Amino acid sequence: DAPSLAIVGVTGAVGQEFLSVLSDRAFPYQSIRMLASKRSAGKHLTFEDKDYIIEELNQDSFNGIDIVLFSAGGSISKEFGPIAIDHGSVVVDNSSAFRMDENVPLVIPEVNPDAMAHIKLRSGKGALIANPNCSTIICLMAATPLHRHAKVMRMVVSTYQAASGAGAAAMEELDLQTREVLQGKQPTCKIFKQQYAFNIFSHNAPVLSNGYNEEEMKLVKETRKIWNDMNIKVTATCIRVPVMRAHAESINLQFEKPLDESTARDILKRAAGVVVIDDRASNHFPTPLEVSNKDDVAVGRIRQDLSQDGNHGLDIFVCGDQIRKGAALNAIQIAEILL
Ligand code: 11C
Repeated sequence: DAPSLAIVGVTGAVGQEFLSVLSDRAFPYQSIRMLASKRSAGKHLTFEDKDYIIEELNQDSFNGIDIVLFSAGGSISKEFGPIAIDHGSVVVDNSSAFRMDENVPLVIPEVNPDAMAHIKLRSGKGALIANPNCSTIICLMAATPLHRHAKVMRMVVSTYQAASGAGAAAMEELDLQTREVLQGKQPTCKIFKQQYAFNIFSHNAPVLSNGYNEEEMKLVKETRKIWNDMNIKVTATCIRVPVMRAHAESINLQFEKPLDESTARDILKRAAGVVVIDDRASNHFPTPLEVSNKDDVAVGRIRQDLSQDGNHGLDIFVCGDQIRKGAALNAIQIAEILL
């Protein structure tokens, strides 16, 4: 039998993308429960020609549900994730709430599907699988095929992150501010403390006592967990840019073994979920617009790092749709493994 599904946070940017991805991939289901906060409860939603009434998330929402997709923020996942597990559901959680819990697999299907091999649907025992942070997913989609070949020792990541990472309201803020600034008006700042349109700033995640912000530390810690190697050295600088829905990342890699750029390009061309856009002659490389609404992560600017001896270093530039591979698509690929 096809599984019964529930979506928590169905009205959000990722919630809506869950629906598009389910439809695009013809994901089999016998029913879907559309769950959100009290504010949206009672509203109607049409999906695949069927009318649904959005229900308020509560303790009884998970009766008879096989798979629950959560994307309603960490505190909702913390409160309701364990309730879903108690009902025997398998939760795929898009929040950061449980990612670093040692009993929770943190999965990118192209990278470490084995981490969730012990989790089975309808086993009588619920479970939770965490979806990594979007910046981590997009980074590791490109870095992992190279890591498998030459073993990454150190990785330096600089991100250029889109509005969508801060949710649908941030996307609306970027849209509104752009119009306001062009009309000579004062921009409305609600989600971000400073002007976003025509500006860039350090990522809005809280800054920690070590000087890194939480977004940067997610790249450090999640990479180690996903690659199952606590010795991987990662450092990151995360920046918000006025782009709507796809993140870009400049990644510098240092390898244990030599890896020349043409071998790297061949490896990336063959990698699942990756497309190479690396046309030096016409200066055509990945852009956030080109990957928006696309499944694949695009990689370009593939070149030898001249500062490292003996072909031990590479620089690459990566773009990926934050809402799709960075969130909804990755979660639904996890659900496909469960099937
Ligand atoms: C961003 N990555 O682009 C963040 C948002 O841990 O899932 C998602 C935070 C998370 O702003």
